[in-house]
Amino acid sequence: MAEFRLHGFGESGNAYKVALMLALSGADWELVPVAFFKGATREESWRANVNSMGEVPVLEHRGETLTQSGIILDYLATVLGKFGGKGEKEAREIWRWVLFDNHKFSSYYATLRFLYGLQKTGETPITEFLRGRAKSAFHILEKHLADRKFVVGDRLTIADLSLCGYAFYDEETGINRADFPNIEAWKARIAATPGWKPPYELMPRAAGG
Ligand SMILES: N[C@@H](CCC(=O)N[C@@H](CS)C(=O)NCC(=O)O)C(=O)O
Repeated sequence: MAEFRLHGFGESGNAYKVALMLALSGADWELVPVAFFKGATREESWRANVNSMGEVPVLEHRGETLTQSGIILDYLATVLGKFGGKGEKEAREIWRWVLFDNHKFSSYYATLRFLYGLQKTGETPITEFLRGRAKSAFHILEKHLADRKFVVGDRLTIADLSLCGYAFYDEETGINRADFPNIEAWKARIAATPGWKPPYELMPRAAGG
């Protein structure tokens, strides 16, 4: 059995954030595939035994079970000694961006992609609303990246890994990537890191997706 066990599936950008962290750190890890589209995370037994919040990703390590991608990334930065903050101030700045990602960036964009790109709902008032919110978060990151290579400090940190999770998927969302050149350049820098792989090369798509 691998040292780190990640419960996830290919379409999950939140799981990809963790998979990428493990891959870029050269960790010994394996995927525990979750049949998300068949309702696995809604099953009572899954919630009782894996994650009471009913969410992926979940990381198992040394008898501990961790959930919430931000917490998992922070934990991995500590135990692997990679991509964490140098000092308290930087660590707080990383958390500021991880929280922004969870609340404003990944959340709206992932839900838009789920409806529009995966479920193919077509345009609805909900997808229009989500796109507006996602674009607003994109503009904030775009501006932040105008004069810097990475989100915090001058190197890759877990703030980048959190924010980039969904940005590497190609499913249609109705957002024109060419409108965000700084984000595209930032993604290229992340993709140039040794060990980087696109989402579906790190984790296969879930059954029934
Ligand atoms: N803030 C959480 C979000 C996790 C999340 O929403 N995961 C999705 C899959 S990508 C999920 O399991 N959703 C199930 C649900 O919302 O019922 C994190 O960063 O881990």
